[in-house]
Amino acid sequence: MTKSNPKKIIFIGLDNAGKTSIVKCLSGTKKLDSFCEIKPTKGNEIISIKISDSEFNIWDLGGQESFRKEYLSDFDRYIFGCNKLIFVFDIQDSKRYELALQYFEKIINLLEDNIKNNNIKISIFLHKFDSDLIKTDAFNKKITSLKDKIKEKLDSTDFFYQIFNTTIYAIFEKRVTE
Ligand SMILES: Nc1nc2c(ncn2[C@@H]2O[C@H](COP(=O)(O)OP(=O)(O)OP(=O)(O)O)[C@@H](O)[C@H]2O)c(=O)[nH]1
Ligand SMILES: [Mg+2]
Repeated sequence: MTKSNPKKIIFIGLDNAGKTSIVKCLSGTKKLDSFCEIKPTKGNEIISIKISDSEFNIWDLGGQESFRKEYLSDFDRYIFGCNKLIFVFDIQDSKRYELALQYFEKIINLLEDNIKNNNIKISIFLHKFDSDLIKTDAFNKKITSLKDKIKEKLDSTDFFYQIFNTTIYAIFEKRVTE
């Protein structure tokens, strides 16, 4: 018997961050082909998945600029009833860290304004943290600075949050960062 109260989870972040790929992993896709077929998400897609006894409605919010604007202008509609928000940063795209951070900060500000959602949990995925990634000192520095900015923003709020290093190339791996 399954409980009929699905949890709503939102995946959000810039375009090309890897959100749809993660959702595919979570929904159990093993076929390599289907990862090659992933196209940029147009608007938002809602996927229902069941893990053990729990049901989830996963909202995959396409990250292209026009869609980002739409979510920001009508945020309450998207966030309504949401249990968890997962913000995905592409750590291999350091040129867009600042843009991603700006988007992230706007989302957190809107969440704070939405008093009905004080109980929402937040996860940050530092994504594309592939195990074969060459982690130079310069790279490590950039990641540390990115993480510090994320923490600084979230520590100024009452939200519960966790930051994870993730990659789809370990089937799916999620480790708490140091
Ligand atoms: N190296 C690496 N590439 C990844 C990983 N996850 C996803 N990608 C690649 O990143 C690209 C974008 O992935 P998508 O899942 O379409 O990204 P998205 O965030 O859904 O993009 P939008 O729908 O435009 O918002 C694809 O080429 C994926 O194969 C990862 O863990 N490591
Ligand atoms: Mg997508």
